[in-house]
Amino acid sequence: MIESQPNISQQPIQFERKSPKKPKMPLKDRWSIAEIEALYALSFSDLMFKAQTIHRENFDPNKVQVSTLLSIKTGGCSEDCGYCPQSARYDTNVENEAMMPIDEVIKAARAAKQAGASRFCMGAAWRSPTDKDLKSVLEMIQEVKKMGLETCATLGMLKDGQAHRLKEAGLDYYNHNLDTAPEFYGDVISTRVYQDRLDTLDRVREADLHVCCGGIVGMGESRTERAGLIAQLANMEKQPESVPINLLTQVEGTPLHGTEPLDLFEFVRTIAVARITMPKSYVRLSAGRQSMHEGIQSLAFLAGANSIFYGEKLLTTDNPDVKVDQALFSKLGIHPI
Ligand code: SAM
Ligand code: DTB
Ligand code: SF4
Repeated sequence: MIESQPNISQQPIQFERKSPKKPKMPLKDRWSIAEIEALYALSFSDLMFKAQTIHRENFDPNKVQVSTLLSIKTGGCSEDCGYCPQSARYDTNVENEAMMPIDEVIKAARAAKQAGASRFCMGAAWRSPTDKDLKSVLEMIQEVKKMGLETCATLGMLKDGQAHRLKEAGLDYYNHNLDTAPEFYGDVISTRVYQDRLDTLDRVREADLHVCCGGIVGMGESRTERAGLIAQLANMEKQPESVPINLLTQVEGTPLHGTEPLDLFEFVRTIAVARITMPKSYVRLSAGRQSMHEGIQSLAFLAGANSIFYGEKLLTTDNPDVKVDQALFSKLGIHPI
């Protein structure tokens, strides 16, 4: 009899534990970048098996949470995020628009609920909201909440007190992404630093809001940098409840347009690694589904993704038609929640 190969997924990974500058969780529980890279390096089958096993220990594998996005303030943003079509610095086909009137927001939320979304996420192209901006958003949140939808907002950096006001208005989740690893961050954005993002996330946590925090892959970062992003997320004192993993949607006119596209198996591996390191978080298969065959999306669900953006638009770019997503759910036996 041929002796079987040892199953790599069952072998303990050799953990390299480096002393972090500012420990956020007990050292023994922290993920090192080397450990995360070791997960990435598993064979695809071993990685998927591990991710699916952990997924099933923590979630119903046939349920996928669905959130609909709406851009309530589009374009004209002062920041220079290299991926973003809404920056005023880049010549894209996105115009600087005024804030959307509240009745249009309500109409869009009603349609999202009707189509089956359980969460409604309002996004604004701001570096950070002024208190006047925030007042308008608070009214929107109150109205959307009244409809029985979960509420989420992504408005940029928050100042002291703003997160509490959002919470009081009925906000459930605040989305603020780390985007990438600290080591690659400066290659993508220069108008705010990594610590600014961490400070906003601290304010969101202090206000007892649920944290939605993830990043983008396919921006030309290395695998080590992808692992670095996952390490930042997984090592937060409390892991984010929701982790959006976006594949860069390349938009003409942005500096990252023309970047070598990421191999989609590497994207699926990133979802699996997020699932393994953040077992109780909802991992969202986010931007980029338009460029993914349904086979790849199915692999992402197998890897532990259990949330999507649902509806024909993300903020300014296209997302699959609701009917197409419903057909995929039906083929896979997925129940949207
Ligand atoms: N202006 C606010 C901010 O930056 O925090 C909120 C909206 S911003 C568009 C929210 C997130 O969308 C970004 O942090 C980024 O992760 C993601 N995003 C923006 N453009 C993207 C693109 N072209 N492809 C993938 N993700 C993108
Ligand atoms: C997130 O992580 N992805 C969403 C949401 N949070 C706000 C945004 C994706 C934006 C894709 C580009 C666009 O449509 O403008
Ligand atoms: Fe502005 Fe947000 Fe786009 Fe950056 S990601 S340019 S902050 S809208």
